[in-house]
Amino acid sequence: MTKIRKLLVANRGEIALRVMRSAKEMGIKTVAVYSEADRHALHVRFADEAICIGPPPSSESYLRIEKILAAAKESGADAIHPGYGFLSENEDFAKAVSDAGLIFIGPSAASIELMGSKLAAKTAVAKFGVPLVPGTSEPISDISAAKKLAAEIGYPVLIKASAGGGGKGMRIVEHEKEFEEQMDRAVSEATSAFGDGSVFIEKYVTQPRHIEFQIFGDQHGNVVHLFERECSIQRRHQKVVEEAPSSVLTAKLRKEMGEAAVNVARAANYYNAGTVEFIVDDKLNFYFLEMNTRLQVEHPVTEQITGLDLVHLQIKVAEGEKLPFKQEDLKIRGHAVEVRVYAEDPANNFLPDIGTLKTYKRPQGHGIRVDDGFEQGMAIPFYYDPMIAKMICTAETREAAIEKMIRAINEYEITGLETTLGFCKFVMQHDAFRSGNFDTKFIEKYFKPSDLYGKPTREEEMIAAVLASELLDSSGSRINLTNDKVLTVESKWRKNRL
Ligand code: MV4
Repeated sequence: MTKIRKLLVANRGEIALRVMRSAKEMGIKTVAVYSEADRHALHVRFADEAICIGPPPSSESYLRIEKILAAAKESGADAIHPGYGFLSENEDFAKAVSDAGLIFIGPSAASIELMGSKLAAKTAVAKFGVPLVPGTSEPISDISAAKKLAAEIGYPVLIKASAGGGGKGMRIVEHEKEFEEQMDRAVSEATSAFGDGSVFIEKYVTQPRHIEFQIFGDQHGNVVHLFERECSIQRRHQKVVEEAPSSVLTAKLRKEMGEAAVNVARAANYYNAGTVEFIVDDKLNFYFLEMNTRLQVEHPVTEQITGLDLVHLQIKVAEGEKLPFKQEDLKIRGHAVEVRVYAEDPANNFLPDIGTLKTYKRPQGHGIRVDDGFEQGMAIPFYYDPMIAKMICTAETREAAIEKMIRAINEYEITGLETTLGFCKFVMQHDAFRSGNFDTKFIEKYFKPSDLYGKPTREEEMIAAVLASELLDSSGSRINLTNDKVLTVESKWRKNRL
């Protein structure tokens, strides 16, 4: 057992803060690394020490293994937490950290490498009886053999890149006549994107739900699952809403999927935090897709329903401690919903709307958690992911958590840029979401930008009429209806633009 005394966090933004908070509570000193764009960032201020590791582009800073190791050496850190994104699932980084005599807060380099290859992962977990989507478990190369197999599986089929993941390098084939062309494309895309042209085929599950299990292992062979997260509300493989527990799992199915998730971890000799991703079809058949070998963005929903601090736990098992509980000690308490607040404009195809947080006021109250990395007056840097915050609402029931989220969204005040908050409210209010009956096609099926503006109210129609008659005064927000009556225009458009 090695007690960690000083932890370097190889990340930025909300997750760097999230990790440092737990470290501080454990009496561990913290070291931030930052790019020149993040000189004034909160994670830099929050840490006990901070070291600049280069210019703004992440390829010259947060992705540079040698600079991060040099910062660890300079500061005397004895452990590194990678956060999510950046180097968090890079096996060379995990290996370089341990080769430097430091503790990597995460799984072994071998586990990361195994799960990085979708084909190797499938082969490994198949031996543990984990259900897989019907398809090949070997790379396909012979077109006619592949076509024969696709015909057996039945169209539509999906061609996936072994080195892909997270939806990268996937191609749907609807009919046999397109097979060859799509396969050629998939191979050449995979070759140029990943330097590995291996592809495989699977039956295409048309409207799946995305349900993932949080697993946790220690270095003594103990593995548990911390239940599921429902992450079906996504846009272009970017999650928008996550919740736990899922409203479609029965206790029996939860137990089966949880056991399958633990078996995936066992197949990889996995320790520390990991996520096993499944798709679930309309008949509630579930299939393993891939494993994410990092702490995920959406980990707070699991923290909220289990009462555990996952970063605290990550540090403990990295120090060599045993998991302090068994599967049967764990219980779901209440319901948690998370929305991701991005600096993106939902009315404009979710284009990043980078700018300055002119007003930034977080909602407050019982059951509301906001994990963010910004304060009022700060600019969202253009170089990185435009996520402003994650907001997690927790209550006894799903309905109460959703109601709380709507109240919290209404209370959240962000001006200076467009955000996805209004879009998140649209989801919270949608019948399909509220019924629990939705899949990964939710946004495609139900969302159009005009939904955010809704039908005009009587008052808004009146205002429009007045605007048309050019009665708007010079302030741009007060309309003189008559000499003694003034209407103040309060619209989202106006608040954010003026
Ligand atoms: C699939 C699938 C349907 N059938 N595999 C997308 C992310 C990557 N982890 C795998 N993905 C999918 N694999 C088969 N055989 C549908 C998806 C998929 C998806 C999965 C989860 C959440 C959102 C998604 C959106 C589009 C496609």
